[in-house]
Amino acid sequence: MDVKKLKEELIDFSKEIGIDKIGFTTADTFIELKNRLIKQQELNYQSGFEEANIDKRVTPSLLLEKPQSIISIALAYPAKMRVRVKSKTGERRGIFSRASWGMDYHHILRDRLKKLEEFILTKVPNARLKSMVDTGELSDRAVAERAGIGWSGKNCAIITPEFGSYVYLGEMITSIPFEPDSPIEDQCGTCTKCIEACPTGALVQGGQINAQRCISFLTQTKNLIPDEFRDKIGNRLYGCDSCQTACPVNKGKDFHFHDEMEADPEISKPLLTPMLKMSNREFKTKFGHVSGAWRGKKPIQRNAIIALAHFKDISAIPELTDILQNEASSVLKGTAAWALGKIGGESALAALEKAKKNETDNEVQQEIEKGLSFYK
Ligand code: B12
Ligand code: SF4
Ligand code: SF4
Repeated sequence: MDVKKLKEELIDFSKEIGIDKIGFTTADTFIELKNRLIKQQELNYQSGFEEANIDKRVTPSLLLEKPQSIISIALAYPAKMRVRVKSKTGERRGIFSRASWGMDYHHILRDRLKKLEEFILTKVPNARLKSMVDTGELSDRAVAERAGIGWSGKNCAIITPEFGSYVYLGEMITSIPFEPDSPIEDQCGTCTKCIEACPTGALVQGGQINAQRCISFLTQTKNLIPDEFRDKIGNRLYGCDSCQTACPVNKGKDFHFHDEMEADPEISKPLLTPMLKMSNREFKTKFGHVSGAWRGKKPIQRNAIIALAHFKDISAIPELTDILQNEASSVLKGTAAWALGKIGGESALAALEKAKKNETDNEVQQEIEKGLSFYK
């Protein structure tokens, strides 16, 4: 097998199938990452969405027999919506972060990796290959960094010189000893714009995140959002882009290479009030194909309620009152109670006082009290 030639052929093929950047690295254990992951775990800085087994996260040989290399891929996604949203006065909208625009990226990257696998297998039929995107054991960023895709920014993102940090990452562990590429130099320098831009102080220092404070994480949780973060969430329905929009490297970068990644503004920047009454079926039909839908309807609805409170949208009071009175989920009820207090006014006060008399759930009662406290 001519591995050098195969690498060149793979690079050419990757361009044909819509992979924007490809890099190669060894299948060696990620020693530095292991210490980092242990530290993050000890500090309770992890999100809980990561693979729990740290050894598996850093040891490719636990995932594929006798691995020889890892191929890292990156696909650039748009920073701006092509179609502008048309809002009438008074209409309030929420926003999905860019990584949730268009079709769920997991499907798109898995498709590209599958095509790469098929290509390799036509050339090396006995090759052992294992691909993953986001939900796999490996750290997609650590692989990409070592494979020279980009540097690891102070905002934690992998930043490519060509496309900035708006790239999705995926990788394939292989049994083929491809020549590794070299990592690229850290280009953050003395800049600290992302750390300053983070609304919650989640970037505790350059390159270190406390995921428990990260808005992206908070929008994906299922419980009540802790009080200190509610105002900071603003109108974000899923994810957060602030540490990327602040980054000077991303300035002017907006790539539209993949039609599947184009945002439909009615989905990526939807009207808030109609989201409160959606059936499961309506949610699935409208939002089921986006990556931000992975936790289901309720977290997004909770975030929509917080967004309505952020806008102090008086027109939403009847819907919020209805949730407070009739909804089964205590998280939605409680968030609605808090939002009614934030929005204020007499009808919201009446709704809160009525609910105070009837509500039996302690958690919701506490939120009603919080709502009422805004009137004092
Ligand atoms: C858990 C998770 C989250 C958590 C925690 C994020 C985090 N920074 O750890 C939450 C929910 C908060 C999150 C949010 C987001 N995520 Co996320 N997430 C993941 C996931 C599943 C695991 C990440 C992980 O293991 N983190 C643990 C940390 C410790 O490791 P790491 O970041 O992977 O690796 C770096 C560090 O270890 C660092 N490091 C190692 N040792 C040392 C030592 C020192 C001294 C220093 C400074 C650094 C350092 O270098 C590594 C390489 O950069 C990955 C997919 C995957 N399987 O890897 C996606 C992934 C990282 N997420 C991604 C995205 C797009 C996002 C969001 C932008 C989405 C959004 N718009 O809301 C935000 C960005 C938030 C941020 N600033 O990081 C992309 C990143 C693409 C890119 N260009 O970097 C990934 C790779 C998914 C994908 N396949 O595309 N995410
Ligand atoms: S995604 Fe938002 S909250 Fe999370 S670290 Fe970046 S700026 Fe901070
Ligand atoms: S904002 Fe500055 S410090 Fe942060 S990732 Fe971008 S270049 Fe690096």
